[in-house]
Amino acid sequence: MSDKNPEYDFKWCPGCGDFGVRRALEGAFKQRMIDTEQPMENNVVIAGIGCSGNMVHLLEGPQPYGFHGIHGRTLPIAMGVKMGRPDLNVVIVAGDGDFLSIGQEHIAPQAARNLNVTAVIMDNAVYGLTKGQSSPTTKMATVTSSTPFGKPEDPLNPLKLYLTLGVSYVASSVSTRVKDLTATINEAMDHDGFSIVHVQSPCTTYNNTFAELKGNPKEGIPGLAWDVPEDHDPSDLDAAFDLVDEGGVPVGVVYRDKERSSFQARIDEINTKSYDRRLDKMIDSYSI
Ligand SMILES: Cc1ncc(C[n+]2csc(CCOP(=O)(O)OP(=O)(O)O)c2C)c(N)n1
Ligand code: SF4
Ligand SMILES: [Mg+2]
Repeated sequence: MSDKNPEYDFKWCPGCGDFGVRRALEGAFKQRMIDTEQPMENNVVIAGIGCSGNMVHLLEGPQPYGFHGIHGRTLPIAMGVKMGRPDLNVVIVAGDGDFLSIGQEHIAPQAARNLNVTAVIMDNAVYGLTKGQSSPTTKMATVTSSTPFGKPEDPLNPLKLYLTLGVSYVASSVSTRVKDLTATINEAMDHDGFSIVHVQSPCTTYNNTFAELKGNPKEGIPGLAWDVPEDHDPSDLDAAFDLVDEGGVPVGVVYRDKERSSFQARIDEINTKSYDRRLDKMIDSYSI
């Protein structure tokens, strides 16, 4: 519980991956304050509902603005904030259930717009807050409270989904790599378009995958996480798909399209063509 938010009497379970993501996000905001010479109040965190969404109340130190929204609707709220205040840096924090289940329908339209927001997704492959139901990224056949005889669906590959829908910046990470994650979130916030940083953030209570991600090098067991090679060209979409097809959890920037115009640039362009909606002009437009 943050001293700054004593009215929120909840906390994460010991060892929850979200602690690492929180440290990275705090570090990224602090670095951004230095780089942009803008105050912390220029940042807004839009949270979904879930243990991950509680991040908005648990950030320590100087506080960004926070908006704890409703389950699955971080993107529409973020769009509203960004349209009202384009000068603000808007960051979404949400879980795999929130963003990829109920909220999945919002990703495609914002990818098409290239909305200038950053989404930090904490993927624990489970609905943590509601006590362990299966989520879109839960592996097939996993027994959970909502799939007592095993999950009957294939798991979703979120990175492939983002690439397919045309998200212009896609990065992947794990919550234990705080330093790398801090730098990646920073780069994502600088990206002029829709950026998603998808983080494997294990749930120590309902789906503890820390050991699986790390492996056991001493016993020759490779971990699921591996570094994106230095010669990977993130501007090459085919190479990005190939990278994701290698499986496991790549750590680093998978795809980055710097050429596409952002939604804000498109709106600015439209505004140069628009005119005042005067009554006489509107009536003229209907007359034959
Ligand atoms: C519209 C709506 N549907 C369902 C819920 C119940 N609910 C709250 S959090 C949650 C899932 C959380 O899972 P995830 O987004 O993965 O976050 P985590 O707790 O794992 O971080 C659900 C189904 C809700 N609050 N609102
Ligand atoms: S239930 Fe899981 S995701 Fe939620 S706080 Fe506990 S460890 Fe973290
Ligand atoms: Mg989850």
